[in-house]
Amino acid sequence: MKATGLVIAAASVAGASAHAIFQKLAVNGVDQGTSCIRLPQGPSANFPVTLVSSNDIRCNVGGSTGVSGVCSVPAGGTITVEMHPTYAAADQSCSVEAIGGAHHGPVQVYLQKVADATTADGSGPWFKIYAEGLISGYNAGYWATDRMNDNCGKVNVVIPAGLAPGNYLVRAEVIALHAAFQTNGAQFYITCYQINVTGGGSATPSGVLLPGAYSPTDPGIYWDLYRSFSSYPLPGPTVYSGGGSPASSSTTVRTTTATTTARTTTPSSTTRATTTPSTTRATTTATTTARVTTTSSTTTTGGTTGISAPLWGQCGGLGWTGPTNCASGKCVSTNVYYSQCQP
Ligand SMILES: *[C@@H]1O[C@H](CO)[C@@H](O)[C@H](O)[C@H]1NC(C)=O
Ligand SMILES: [Cu+2]
Repeated sequence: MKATGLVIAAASVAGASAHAIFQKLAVNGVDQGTSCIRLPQGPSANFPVTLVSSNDIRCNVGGSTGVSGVCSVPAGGTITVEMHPTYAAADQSCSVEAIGGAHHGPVQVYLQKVADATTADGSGPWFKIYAEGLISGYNAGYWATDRMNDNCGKVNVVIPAGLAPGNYLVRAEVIALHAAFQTNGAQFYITCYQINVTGGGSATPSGVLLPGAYSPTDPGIYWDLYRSFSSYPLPGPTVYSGGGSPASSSTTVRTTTATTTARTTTPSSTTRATTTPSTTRATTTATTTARVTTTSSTTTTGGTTGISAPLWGQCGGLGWTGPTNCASGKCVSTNVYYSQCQP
């Protein structure tokens, strides 16, 4: 293994300060204010968590303490979580990247069923309801964070329709990978929201604990962004597939043998800084791992004709066999798994 990576990168050093915060919530397009959001506080509010063994990996620093509000969300509805660099008004502008500084990486959203969202500390089991990782390219490539930036910091997430009603914590996460080529270099930007799901069904998906579900050596956490790759393994569990949520990401997991994929580090003019030059970087980590492909899936066209999806209803996506036209609004692709009728 050539130590091609132990060189310096101006770009990633410059990006090191481009931190960000998930800080807004809309429900079916209606802004909810901030009363149900455990907003990170203080001058370091937009700093990332880097130790996946810390309780801060649940809801960020200070996020084990609740706030007074609970936002009501109908099961099957859509929440929009929104990220910006700081709380400053100027940083809310769509012309300012939601998370800048080449902070490429996945966006994931988890839920935890709790007795009381205003007091829950996040120690229960989390299940994943949304995940998007690498979309295209490599070194560095186009990622879920880049799509979020192109969408003014907004990420639309469907609350599974069959979910049991009641209080939940929502955990929205960006994992910035620009420094993830070194141990504990991945940056977790997390905010938790307090919601009350109404309607719904009886589903109580099983979950994973945090800390616990992530390891510093997971291939999707210990990841060299600055090389050639064709897919990226999302850390944590697969997306819960039930209740009318987007199709499980497990439907597109493909195991690729190391021999079929060239893992050669692309010679490149990109140079990088490691703050710990003695760190040995293993680029073999991901070569034999089952990897998630989000870009090569075929899109199934709808099998239902003559019926229109309602506003905010699903109108397409991988495996979708329901209506593909909208009774009102237009069908907008949220990700490969989900398209939705939006006004
Ligand atoms: C959650 O919604 C249910 C059903 O509408 C309601 O009875 C309950 O009071 C709500 N709880 C909170 C904390 O908002
Ligand atoms: Cu940063």
